[in-house]
Amino acid sequence: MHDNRTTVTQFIIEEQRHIQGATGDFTSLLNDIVTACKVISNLVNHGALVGVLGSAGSENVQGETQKKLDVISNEIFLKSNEWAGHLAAMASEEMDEIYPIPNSYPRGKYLLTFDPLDGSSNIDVNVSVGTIFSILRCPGSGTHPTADAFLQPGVKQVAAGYALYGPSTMLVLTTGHGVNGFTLDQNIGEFILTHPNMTVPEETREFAINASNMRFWDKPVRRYVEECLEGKEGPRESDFNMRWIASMVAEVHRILTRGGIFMYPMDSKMRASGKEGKLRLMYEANPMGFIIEQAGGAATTGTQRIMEIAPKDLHQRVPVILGSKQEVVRVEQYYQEAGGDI
Ligand code: AHM
Ligand code: MG
Repeated sequence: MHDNRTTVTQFIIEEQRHIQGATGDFTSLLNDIVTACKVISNLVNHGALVGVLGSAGSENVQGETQKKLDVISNEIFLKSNEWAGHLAAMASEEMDEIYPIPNSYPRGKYLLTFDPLDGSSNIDVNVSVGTIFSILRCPGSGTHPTADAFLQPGVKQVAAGYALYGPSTMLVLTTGHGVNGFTLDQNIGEFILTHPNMTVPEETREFAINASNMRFWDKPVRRYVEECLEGKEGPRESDFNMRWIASMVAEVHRILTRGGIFMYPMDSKMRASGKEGKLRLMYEANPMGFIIEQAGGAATTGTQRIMEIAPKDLHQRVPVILGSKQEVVRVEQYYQEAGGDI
């Protein structure tokens, strides 16, 4: 019955066959990432049964309280990916500094950035969370990688993906040739291709934003949302629906499935405290931007394409507006029309 099912490993190997000069290095790296996601999925599923819920009693570089599972998932990613010789270094939301591959292992030509457990405020309440990752090439020899090696714009990403730990565990992946989704078959421990060639539906009437920040929003964002809320009677001549899961992976997955727009925009409160946004460029906005663009959508700060931002800092934050192209372009247009008056 399942004879023609494609596992993620088969899929990656077959994709690699089309790339001239590919050595198998990249395939093997992706496999190690997939393994890490399976281990994290298993822990998330077992939750309180294996004692992984609750706070770790520490803070990360962003000054956010770390959950036990944030710390454990970070460790799983490091251990899964440090030994095989494909990477020069890793960087993550949960570590202040980069993690050069220890001298006891060979170093390779790629760099890996990740958010091991995004949306972790949702863990203790049993709502979907996810892992986000991005692969870059390491400039130079890669023997002594520094944080500067990571500071490449999103357009340079070789691959990006996320694992969503929801009612089922899914892996969504792009290597720059479209977006494909795989569902974890818990019985055999394999991700199976279930969502080939995912595309962001263009026709959409759904938006996602944390409305508790409304009083701080820029005028263009306020205008966009107000027009949605006016529904059939307003300029959009259509009723809109709203969602906010506070888990970016789940929001992006919904957008890949049925369209919509997701916004964590710049606001006056962040400006006043010197923050450049909420979400992180290197391991949240860039990989999600890559996936969304590969699926036919768009990702912007409001005034700039996310993947073209030249990063200044490993943990840099950026405003994020992504999803169905027409909607994202509309917000950009509102920013343009506002000029400096935001
Ligand atoms: P995290 O990386 O600390 O989990 O934060 C990122 C998450 C996103 O998944 C989500 O979109 C956002 O933070 C939710 O923020 P808020 O709690 O302000 O609604
Ligand atoms: Mg995160």
